[in-house]
Amino acid sequence: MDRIEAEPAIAIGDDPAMQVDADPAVEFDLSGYLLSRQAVVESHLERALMPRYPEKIFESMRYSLVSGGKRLRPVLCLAGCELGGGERELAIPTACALEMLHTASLIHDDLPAMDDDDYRRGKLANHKVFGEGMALLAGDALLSYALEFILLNTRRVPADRLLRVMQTLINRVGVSGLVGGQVVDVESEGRDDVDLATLEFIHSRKTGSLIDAAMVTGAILGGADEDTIARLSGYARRVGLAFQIVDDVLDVTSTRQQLGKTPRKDEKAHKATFPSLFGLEGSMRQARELVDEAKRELAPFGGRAVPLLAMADFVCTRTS
Ligand code: GRG
Repeated sequence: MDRIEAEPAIAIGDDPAMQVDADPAVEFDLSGYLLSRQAVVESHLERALMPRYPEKIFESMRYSLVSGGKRLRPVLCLAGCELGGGERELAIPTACALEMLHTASLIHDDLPAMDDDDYRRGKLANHKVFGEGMALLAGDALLSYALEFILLNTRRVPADRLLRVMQTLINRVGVSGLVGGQVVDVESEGRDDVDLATLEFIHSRKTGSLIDAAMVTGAILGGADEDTIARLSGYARRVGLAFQIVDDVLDVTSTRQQLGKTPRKDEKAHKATFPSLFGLEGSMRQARELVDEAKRELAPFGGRAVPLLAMADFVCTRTS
């Protein structure tokens, strides 16, 4: 497999999006920050899947991996690494792996046996192009490729930290994370007795797990102390839940063009959601409260946390 090359380091002083230490009150250019980090992630993802025999599976994996998306989880991982005290290059393989794991879950989620959607990220879903069998395999392959990718490409990180990163990721995609959340989601479909505790269980696993994994693995790779890791995890769990509440709201209020997937699916599938329990306004109020709590977790970091504070606010203002 090709090794990914480290990006030429950008000196902090030369990178306008990183000039955040001086005064947190100075307006932060979130859009520039996201664009610069998305570009780093994109360039590595572009090179991460070099086709070889059997080419069809690489084609299918690549179709979904390099297909847009906000790259939120990789960006959070790089931010966690920097806040933890490390150079972001240390976290690039893990950041890419997080996107591979996320993409694997999206491919499986779109299958007829799961959420059954023909569109994702504004394109036909993987199974609509490659067939259900190949889509299943592409998800499986991305899952294992992601973990191998970290082990083959991470440099200058002590083995004990790398082991903790692997354990965190394996935990967050398995029965304690994505899979567990999806199981309860599937079991809850069509039922009208789904309560708030069940809904929070589903959201915290399906969506919160990988957002938490992104922050925690980034912080571990950066060499953060335990208090920092715990605070970043607290931030991520609240932001993750707020992100999914807004997702539920957007499912009701947005168009297919905005979402890149089919809107109003939750209502059609008779799914319990935050809007079905609390209405649109009540849901947004809860999302904003969670974002405020998440931001309070970062108070000890002062200006160093500005990118994460801005990303938390973005969760409630996003339209896609
Ligand atoms: C681990 C392969 C595997 C499967 C686990 C299918 C499944 C079981 C879980 C599905 C989890 C899932 C699809 C959760 C939804 C999370 C979510 C909010 C997705 C949208 O995230 P965005 O908005 O999407 O970040 P983009 O396209 O921007 O990346």
